[in-house]
Order: sequence, then structure tokens, then C-alpha cells
Amino acid sequence: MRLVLLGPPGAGKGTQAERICASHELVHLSTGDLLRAAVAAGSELGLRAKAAMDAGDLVSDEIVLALVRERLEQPDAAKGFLLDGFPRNTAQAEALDADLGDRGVQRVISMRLDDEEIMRRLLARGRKDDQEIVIRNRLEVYREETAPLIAYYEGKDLLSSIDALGTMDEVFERIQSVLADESAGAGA
Ligand code: B4P
Repeated sequence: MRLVLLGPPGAGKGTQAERICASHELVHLSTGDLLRAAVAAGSELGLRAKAAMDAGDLVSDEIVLALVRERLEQPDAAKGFLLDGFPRNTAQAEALDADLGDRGVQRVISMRLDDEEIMRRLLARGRKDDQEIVIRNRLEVYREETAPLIAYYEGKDLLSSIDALGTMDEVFERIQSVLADESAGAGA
């Protein structure tokens, strides 16, 4: 399966991505994790990404696409992958479509969560970019840059939307039910 997990910051993309990948034996590609690893390693790419991440802005498409391409070219990704936090804007989505060609994305799961719960979860986590003012900017960036991807994938008939409020187990059950339908459709 070739999947995309879409949703606002703090919707639980990373949390659910780990469970989905373990259950379906998919490569987990999180651009947030790849970028944080580059920052921690102090690479040139990491230094360029750091200021945008600290401010809650998107890192440049050039950097993100280089990271994604490098990972998707590895042989294990040919068996299936889940993209977590990527694409984040229309330019990234179009670049992904062009790269994948006729082995394109099969299902996009959009996680819905209200701002109040997002703020509560992220303030409780307390990562460096989880301060109220930065979270507000991340939400703004999400609305402007990422939310249009809901219509983009709806237009391609690839979107399934789920409620991300509830326990981690409840949310996972909702995702599993979408993926069961997807597998049944593929086998039919
Ligand atoms: P990401 O790392 O993608 O982070 P995120 O959107 O904040 O989090 P996620 O939705 O994965 O939430 P999580 O499971 O951790 O992005 C960080 C930054 O990297 C961006 O701001 C940007 O600068 C940069 N970036 C990343 N990708 C990019 C791209 N493609 N292009 C450009 N820039 C990019 O969950 C959050 C918290 O909620 C956790 O503490 C978790 O334990 C908790 N939680 C999860 N599920 C829960 C539940 N059901 N109930 C209660 N709590 C829950």
C-alpha cells in the first residue's frame, strides 16, 4: 500500500503512523522526523531547516523533496510506504505525483481535530516548537498551505476522512477500518 496521512499539527499523525506501519509492514516516512534528525546531526541541510521549524513555518520544498526522494529510492520502499506529514502543500503533492508516476498514492487518510484539542495535546507534549505562539503559527500555516490538499485528493477520489478525537486505540480502529475497505476494494 502507498498511503498518505494528512492532518493538522498534533492530530496524531506520528502516533498513528507507527501503529499503521507495524500492522501493515509499511516503510514509515515522516518528514518531521527526518528534518529533526538532520537538525540534530548539525548537517548543512539541518541548519537551513532549523529556523523554519523553530518558527512553525514550512521548510523549503527543495529540502523536503530531497529528503523524501532519497528515502523513497531505497529498495524497501518499493513494497509500500506511509507518508506522515508529507505532502504539506500543493507543490509537494504535485512533485510526489510526478515522481511516483503510475505507482501513485492509493489512499489519503485525513485526520480531523479541533484547535482546542490540538493546543491541549501539543502544550502537554512540550517539544521545542510546541509553544503557544508557535503552535498558532503552525495552525495558520496548516490552514493556508496544507488544508487545500483535502480538496486536491478529494478531486482524485483518494480521500478518507476520520475523526482524530478519542483514545489512540479508538483512532487506530477508525483508520484500520478505512484500510480494510481499501484492501477489499483492491482485491475486488
Ligand atoms: P511534524 O513532525 O510533522 O509534527 P506535527 O504535525 O506537529 O505532529 P503529529 O500530527 O505527527 O502529532 P503527534 O503524533 O506527534 O512537523 C514539525 C515541523 O516540521 C513542521 O512545523 C515544519 O516546520 C516541519 N515539516 C515537517 N514536514 C514538512 C514538510 N513536508 N514540508 C515542510 N516542512 C515540514 O501527536 C502530538 C501529541 O499528541 C503527542 O504528544 C501525542 O502523544 C499526543 N496524541 C496523539 N494521539 C493522541 C490521542 N488520540 N489522544 C491524546 N493525545 C494524543
